[in-house]
Amino acid sequence: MKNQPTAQAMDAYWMPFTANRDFKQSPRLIASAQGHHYISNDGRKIYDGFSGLWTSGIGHCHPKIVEAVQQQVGELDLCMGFQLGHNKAFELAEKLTHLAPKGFDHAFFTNSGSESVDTALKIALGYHRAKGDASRTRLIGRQRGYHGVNFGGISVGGIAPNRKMFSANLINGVDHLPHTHSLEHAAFSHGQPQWGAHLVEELEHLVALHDASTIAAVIVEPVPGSTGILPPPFGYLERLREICTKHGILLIFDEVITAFGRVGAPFAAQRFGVTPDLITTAKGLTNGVIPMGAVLVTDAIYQAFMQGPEQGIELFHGYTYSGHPIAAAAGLATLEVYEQEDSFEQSRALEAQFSEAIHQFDDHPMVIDVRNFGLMGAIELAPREGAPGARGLEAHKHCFWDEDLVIRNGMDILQFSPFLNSKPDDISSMFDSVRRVLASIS
Ligand code: PXG
Repeated sequence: MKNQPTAQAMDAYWMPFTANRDFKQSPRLIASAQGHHYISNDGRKIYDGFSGLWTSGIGHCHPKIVEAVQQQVGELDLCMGFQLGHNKAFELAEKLTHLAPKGFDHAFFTNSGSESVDTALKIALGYHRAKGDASRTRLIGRQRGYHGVNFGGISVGGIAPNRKMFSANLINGVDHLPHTHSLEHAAFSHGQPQWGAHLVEELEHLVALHDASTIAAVIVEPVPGSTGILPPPFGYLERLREICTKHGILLIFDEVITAFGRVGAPFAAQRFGVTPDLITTAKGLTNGVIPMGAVLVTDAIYQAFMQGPEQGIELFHGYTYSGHPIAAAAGLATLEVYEQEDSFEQSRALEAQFSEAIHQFDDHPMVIDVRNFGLMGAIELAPREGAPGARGLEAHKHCFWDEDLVIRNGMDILQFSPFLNSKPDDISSMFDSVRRVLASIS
C-alpha cells in the first residue's frame, strides 16, 4: 500500500492528456508493475489491457531489460552524443536495421514518437533539398492521423482537439488525405475493411492541384492507433505506395505503435508487404522502459546527405539524448528478448482469438462499431446524448475500480492493446470485465 501524494503534490503535477481536475478528485495511482499487471497504490493487482501505452508488449519489468538497464547505469550513465559515441548506440542501430524491411540501413535516434515524426519530416525535406529538388516542401498527412504533439506532428496530424489551440501556428504547406473510417460502409469489419481503398485517390487530386514538384512527403500510420484503430482498407497502402513512387513523393510510415510485433511482424510494412521510404518508431523499441525513438531510412536517403566536405555536419539535427546509453542498453535487451521469446510470432498466433473475443461485442446494444487488426482493437460506443466522451471515460474508470483492469478510452472508443505474450484466458477475462462494465453504466 502506498499513500497518495499530498494535496500540494497533486496540484503541482500538470498531467499530460488527462482531465486533471476530474482525475485529482479520485486519482488512479500505480505503485508498481510486474509482467502483465500493475499494483495500484491501494494494493490491488490490476490487469494491464493496454500494454502500458502501446509500449510494453513483453510485459512490465522484464527481468532481462531491468538487468541491462541496471548494469548500464553503473557503467556509462551518459555520453556526449555529438561528435562522440558509445558502442551500444551503434550496435542498436545495426540490430534495428536488420529487423527492418530490406534496404532500411540507417537509424537516427530520438527520445519519443513525437521527436521521431518531426525528425522524419525534416529528413524528408532535407533529402529533396540535397537532391536539388528544393521546391518539394509540401507535406501531406491524413485526417484522424496522430503523429505526436510537436509542431510538425500536429500539423500533419488530423485530430482537431490537438490542433485547434495552435491553429494559426501550424506549419505551412500541409494537406490532408481523407481518413478511411466509415460507420456506414465498413462497421464491424474483421481486420481490413473491403471498403475505402478509393479514398487514396485523393492524393492524385492533391498532386493535380499543387503539382508533384512541390510535394515532399506523405505520412500515415499503417494502422491509425490513437484515433481508434482504423485498419487500412484492402489495397489502400499498396496504391498509396504506387502513387508516391509515380510522383517522386517520399512515403513515411509512422510505426510508433505498429512496429515491434503489435501487428504480428517486426514492422507493419512487412505485414502489409508495402515498403515506405522512412519509418518512425518509439514505444516498443525499449519495451517502454526508457524513452527512446528511432527513424529508419533507406540507404538512398542517407547517401543523399553524405555529400560535401567530410568534416561538415550533414544534418543539423539531433537531441542531447539521441542514442542515450541507458536507452540503447534497454533497446538492445528488448530486441534480444523479442528474438529469444519469438514475441512477434506469439503476437500473430493470438490474433484470431483476440479478433473473435472483441467481435463478441458486435451485437451489443451500446456498441456502434468494433475494429481490429493484429493486437490492436477498438469497441466504439454510441456517445451519450449531449455528452460525447462521457460514456467512454466512465467505462475506463469502472474497469479500473470495479474490475481491476486498465483499458484506454479515446472519447467513446474503448481501446485494447494486449500483450504480445498474453495468455488467451486473460484476453477472454478482460472482455468479460468490459461486458460487466457496459452492463453497469448507462
Ligand atoms: N506517432 C504515433 C503513431 C503515435 O501513436 C506518437 C507518434 C507520439 O509518440 P510520443 O512518444 O511522443 O507520445 C504516437 C503516440 C492512445 C495514445 O491513446 C497513443 C499515443 C500517445 C498517447 C495516447 O492511443 N501514441
